[in-house]
Amino acid sequence: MSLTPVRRTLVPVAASALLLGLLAPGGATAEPSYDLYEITGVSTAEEIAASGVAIDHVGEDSVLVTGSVHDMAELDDLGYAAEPYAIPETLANPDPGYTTYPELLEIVDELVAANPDIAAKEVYGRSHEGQDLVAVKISDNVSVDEDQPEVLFTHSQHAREHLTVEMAIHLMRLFTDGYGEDERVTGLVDSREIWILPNVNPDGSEYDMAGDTWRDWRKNRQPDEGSSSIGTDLNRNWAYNWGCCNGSSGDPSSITYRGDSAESAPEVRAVADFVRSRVVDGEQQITSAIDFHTYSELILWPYGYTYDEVTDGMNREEYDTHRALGEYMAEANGYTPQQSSDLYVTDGSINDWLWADQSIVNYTYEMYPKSAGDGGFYPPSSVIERETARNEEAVLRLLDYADCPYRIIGEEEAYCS
Ligand code: GEM
Ligand code: CA
Ligand code: ZN
Repeated sequence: MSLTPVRRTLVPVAASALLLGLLAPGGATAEPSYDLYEITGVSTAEEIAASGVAIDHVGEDSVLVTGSVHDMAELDDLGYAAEPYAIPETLANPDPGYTTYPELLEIVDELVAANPDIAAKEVYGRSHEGQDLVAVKISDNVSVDEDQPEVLFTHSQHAREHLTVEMAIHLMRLFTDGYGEDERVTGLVDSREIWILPNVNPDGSEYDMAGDTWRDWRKNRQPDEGSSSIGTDLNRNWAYNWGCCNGSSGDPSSITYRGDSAESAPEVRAVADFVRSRVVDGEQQITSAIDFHTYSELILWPYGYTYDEVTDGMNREEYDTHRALGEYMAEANGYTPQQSSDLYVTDGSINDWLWADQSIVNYTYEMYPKSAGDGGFYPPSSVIERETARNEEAVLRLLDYADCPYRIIGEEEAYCS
């Protein structure tokens, strides 16, 4: 059954803040309340993105955004009329079919205990609230750092994108259950070193799940100096062209706040340090990566900060490699492949940093659903199995090419010898 989105009339700010459980814990200061709005009759999301709201979805002739009432007033000044947009009632409450962070840690421990030869857990840092940030390595001789191509999967930079944590669990089980059972999986586990960071923003995830209704939370839970606002958008906090290009906000109350400085979010610093730690003898071992988000069913590649294909640090072959591999993966899962700036410009994203700073061929997957009518950030947990299994083949294609992504355009001689 396809769910039809329900429009609702404007509700007073205080009421909607209560409804969404967005009042600050302790009740001292109210955080700005973020809500979902639809702006119709627009074909470009540029000016809208630059205003500091988060673009949730770009449709044929409308965009869905999350922002505060204050943001909407600003958009109104720019000539955009934003209408409140409601997700179906039935999807408003936290769904116990989604994995909490404590449950995830338990799953990881069990999986590692059951597969000690091919799976290992590493605590690579701590979140703002002091929770363990964990990575799972999957490879043969897992305790040895072998000279094998490494592949990185990161999940849940954005708190409310819970389906991405389920994707991580699905991948961990695919590689461990499939080992010794499925020839292709076994070959890939034997010949690559796979790193899964199943939730890089646990504080945000926990906060999003902790109310009577989902809280529509995106950022981490770090207070901002000189402001009562909470949270940095992790995917605007990476250290390449940070804040360069109107693709993030400098306002701590914004849902796309880029933070005080690049890597000011402890979660970003920890993942970046982890990635830098994979440089061995001057060579980055990680060749390719996927950062999982929801929603819109897209496969995106860098850069996000510019519309240009070929530019500083991205030559024609490198761009064509990203595109060819992105399109090849998209054939497998039915997502739409495109350069990330084709959606809207972002600066300080993980994609741009992984490529520009670490030369890792990398993608953002925007998972299910395609549109808000099927649940937006909160599809029912009944879709988890189908929508995570859907990406198996696409992910295996990336692993196939991890020895030399440039092979996909026939440039292995030039790039990988
Ligand atoms: C995106 S993911 C980043 C992709 N880059 C561009 N330029 N679109 C984000 O971070 O805003 C969407 C999401 O949050 O899922
Ligand atoms: Ca190995
Ligand atoms: Zn996201």
